[in-house]
Amino acid sequence: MSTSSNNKPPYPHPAGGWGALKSSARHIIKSEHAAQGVKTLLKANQPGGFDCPGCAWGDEKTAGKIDFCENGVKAIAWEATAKRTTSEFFAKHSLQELRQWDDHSLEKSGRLTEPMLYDGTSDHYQPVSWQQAVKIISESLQQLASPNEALLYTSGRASNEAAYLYQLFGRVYGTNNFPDCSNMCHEASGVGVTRSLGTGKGTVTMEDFDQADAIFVFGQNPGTNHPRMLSTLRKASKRGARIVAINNLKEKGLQHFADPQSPKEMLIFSSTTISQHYFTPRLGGDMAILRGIAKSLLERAATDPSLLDNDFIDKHCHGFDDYRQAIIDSSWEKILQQSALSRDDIELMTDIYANSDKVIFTWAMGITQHRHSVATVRELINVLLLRGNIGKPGAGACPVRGHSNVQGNRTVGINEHPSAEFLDALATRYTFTPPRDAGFNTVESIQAMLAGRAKVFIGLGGNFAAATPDTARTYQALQRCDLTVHISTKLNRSHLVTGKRALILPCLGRTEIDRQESGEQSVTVEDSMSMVHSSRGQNEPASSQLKSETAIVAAIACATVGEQVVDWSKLASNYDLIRDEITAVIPGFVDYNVRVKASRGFYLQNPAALHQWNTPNQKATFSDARLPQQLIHESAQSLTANPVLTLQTMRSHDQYNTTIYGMDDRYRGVYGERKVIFICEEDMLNHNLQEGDAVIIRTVSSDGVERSIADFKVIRYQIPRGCIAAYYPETNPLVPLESIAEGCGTPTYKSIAVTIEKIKPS
Ligand SMILES: Nc1nc2c(c(=O)[nH]1)N[C@H]1C(S)=C(S)[C@@H](COP(=O)(O)OP(=O)(O)OC[C@H]3O[C@@H](n4cnc5c(=O)[nH]c(N)nc54)[C@H](O)[C@@H]3O)O[C@H]1N2
Ligand SMILES: Nc1nc2c(c(=O)[nH]1)N[C@H]1C(S)=C(S)[C@@H](COP(=O)(O)OP(=O)(O)OC[C@H]3O[C@@H](n4cnc5c(=O)[nH]c(N)nc54)[C@H](O)[C@@H]3O)O[C@H]1N2
Ligand SMILES: [Mo]
Repeated sequence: MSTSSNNKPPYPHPAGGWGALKSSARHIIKSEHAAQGVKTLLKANQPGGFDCPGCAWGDEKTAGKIDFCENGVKAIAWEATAKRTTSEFFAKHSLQELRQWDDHSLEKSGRLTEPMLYDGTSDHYQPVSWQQAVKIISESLQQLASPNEALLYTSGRASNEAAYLYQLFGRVYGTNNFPDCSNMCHEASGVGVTRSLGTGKGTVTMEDFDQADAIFVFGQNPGTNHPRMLSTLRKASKRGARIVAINNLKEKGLQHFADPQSPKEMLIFSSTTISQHYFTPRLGGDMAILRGIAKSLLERAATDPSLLDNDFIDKHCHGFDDYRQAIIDSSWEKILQQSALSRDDIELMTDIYANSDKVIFTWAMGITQHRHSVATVRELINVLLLRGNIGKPGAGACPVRGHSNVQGNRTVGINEHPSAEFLDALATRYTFTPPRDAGFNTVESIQAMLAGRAKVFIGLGGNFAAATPDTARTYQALQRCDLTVHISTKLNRSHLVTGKRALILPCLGRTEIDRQESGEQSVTVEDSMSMVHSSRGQNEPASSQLKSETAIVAAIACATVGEQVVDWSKLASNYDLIRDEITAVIPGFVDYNVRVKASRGFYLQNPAALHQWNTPNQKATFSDARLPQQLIHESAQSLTANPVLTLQTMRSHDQYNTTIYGMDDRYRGVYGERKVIFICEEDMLNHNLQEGDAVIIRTVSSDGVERSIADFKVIRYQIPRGCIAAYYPETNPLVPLESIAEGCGTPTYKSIAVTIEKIKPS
């Protein structure tokens, strides 16, 4: 059983409920803008309001229903804070001093208010005019030997409009270097699902969750990261759908949930059981589980052929025979060893899968951040295809996206591997020659900076220095740049890891009114269910000097490449015009400006959901990948003095990626600290550890680089043997840059080979 680091008992309540309401109220009050906070919240995810800058879960259909969650409240309160990081703040604190601050304290300083330029002589940021800032950027870009020496990073909060202009600017300038947060997030889903189904997105809508007979939730912690999904799962559970959780940790939100929006549950302190079945495999064991389900299905189908949807397979699928061979070649011994589940567990999962007509698989980072993540995503699809669970109501694949508009960013062209059709469409629309070479993804960008092949870094949001792997090398990489630029709302680590020159450009957030020449603007975003809808800020901007992301991108573009190809200023003056451009270039956006005005926006049709397979053979394609040769836990000898463990890095309940709202992880019973490792009783014994001991964590790698972090406090936790967990971003110094997923370049944040060693009290 888990215990807290401060010896508090494990959190006894269901997820959500009064605990969530209490925490929400505390965060609104801490933002020092309580009245505005509440007003702002009521507009979250409502027609005419703004899209919650939290997660990418779909919005509720019922008009007027309040649609936000505790962690959405934190995101909104954090953005709508009354605190400001002004030029006086920067005059007071040198970078050397600020580097000693933790991530929580940096962002807590408040909203950035004016453009700042780093002055190396004084080691302080100093105010700079927008005009001067833009000039520095355009001159630096113009001086590069090749446009491919520039890196244009995006974090998934940018609107469709800002992201569209950003990619257009990059391509007119001459590069496809668009590393983005997606490279570290759902890239494996995009790559895997595209290879299997011909389109890289989820195939389900919110309505499918109302019809599914069973929902399998793989490698995901919705109680913290997609709390509104719990309302959806609760509804499904209440009407009798089977919910199965597969997660190496027993996450509270996947067990019981009290919906703060259900007066009855709140008043009588009751809750709904979310998952009737909960399986806890070892890290990276999901592909083996899925292969086991497939194997069991195949064995059962020998006597009952109707267990496979043979008509669907014959009509729509390619590669079934090779897949069947791969299943036969996967031994039960290997399946059980890799998953660390029992045969009975797998047979039970197969029972549920085989007895349900309509099944949805959802997944997130527990699937995508492993070496074999693309193969695992494809195995998820394989198993869905076996019973025709793609493109029928109540069934399908649902990669639950991270950032609120990360999916939209990809749709409008943020992609280091753009398709030829997309580039052709740009070439036709704007009469220029877009670059055809693939650009750098996030890891390749770091490697390019280290090698001196990339020299200007621009970040449209995000916190590149903290979110990426191999912290020491990432810092070196950024420091080698001629110029680093961050378009941001809050002060973060990346602002402190400067190139020879460095700029901070403060921008409007989602909650704020965006005024341009033609009047107040709205922007648009796309959620995990491919719904595109508009978002309009309600609050006065945090400072009169803030500009919108769209306006900033347009200004940089105008100064760098001029207005011969694109009239940037005109587009930025009225976002309807940008949406017209998107309509002209990207399929699915016909009548964008009209349809987005409908209260909940419009659905971007997913071809796979219509059984249109845009794969090379025009069929849904089974993958016949073998199981990984060896997972870390298979090679680790558990009885040696210092066995290798598998570390997963994850989010606490009080953080949004690198934004740390507070030091608690309520549902896991951790309060007031983040430098902790979760480890099971047996491994503690084996390492001679007591709760509260401090340890050093060291990476095991063959590249000769020493990577370690110290002073992590031991927490006894229910987690499979040989697996440990700790929070990101503190653990990023441990992740080798070269340790990436096969076929997509995502860092293996959920399976890092490490050893731990007790620090002896001195
Ligand atoms: N409040 C809040 N909301 C967020 C975010 C946030 O930081 N805070 N981040 C946003 C972003 S960008 C993203 S990508 C999503 C992230 O959403 P999640 O993917 O839920 O985030 P993680 O904390 O990385 O959690 C991974 C989950 O997978 C489990 N897991 C890890 N490895 C394995 C494995 O090998 N197999 C299985 N079966 N399970 C495993 C972990 O125990 C954990 O429950 O959330 C988005 N929403
Ligand atoms: N070890 C480990 N590392 C990981 C992960 C993991 O699970 N483990 N997860 C990975 C994943 S899934 C992701 S998505 C990445 C996240 O990587 P990023 O997207 O780069 O990081 P964030 O922490 O979301 O960025 C936070 C910053 O964004 C800025 N910001 C906030 N709102 C806005 C806005 O509206 N506009 C602009 N311009 N700026 C804004 C603020 O200045 C804030 O400091 O991290 C990855 N890194
Ligand atoms: Mo993400």
